[in-house]
Amino acid sequence: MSKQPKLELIYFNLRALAEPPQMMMHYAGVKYRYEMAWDYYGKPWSKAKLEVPFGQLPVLVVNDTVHIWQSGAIVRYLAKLAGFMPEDPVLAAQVDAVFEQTQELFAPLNLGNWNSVKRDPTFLGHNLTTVISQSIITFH
Ligand SMILES: N[C@@H](CCC(=O)N[C@@H](CS)C(=O)NCC(=O)O)C(=O)O
Repeated sequence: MSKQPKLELIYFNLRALAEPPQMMMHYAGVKYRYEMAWDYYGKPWSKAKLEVPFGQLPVLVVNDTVHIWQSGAIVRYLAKLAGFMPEDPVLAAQVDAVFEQTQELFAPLNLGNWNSVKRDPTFLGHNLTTVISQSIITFH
């Protein structure tokens, strides 16, 4: 990697969509700062949300100027930056496919399900088990 850009990963105090970018940066030895949304924007999330592209996090800020949103876009950018992305388009597509598969496994754990969890504490386990077992059954 040539000179590393300044990287700030903005998210919340929870372990979810900012984990893959962090794992990748740790693995690659890339330096970054992890900022809580309210610290980075200097206001409560409910107000900061209005300034953030599409109102959601994580966002990766590059060199204080470029704001990359969508966790998948952040991971792909970091994979290229760290030299983990194959040059060959077919290999790159296979890497992408594995990544997209992991995104599908994350979907049943998304916070959007929290109301369902409040109603039924077994919801997440059941939902995840269903998704994983369907993935395994259809993998060949
Ligand atoms: N597809 C987006 C989803 C982002 C997302 O769902 N972010 C949630 C946290 S996991 C969020 O910002 N929630 C706060 C809000 O919507 O106000 C991604 O992968 O980055």
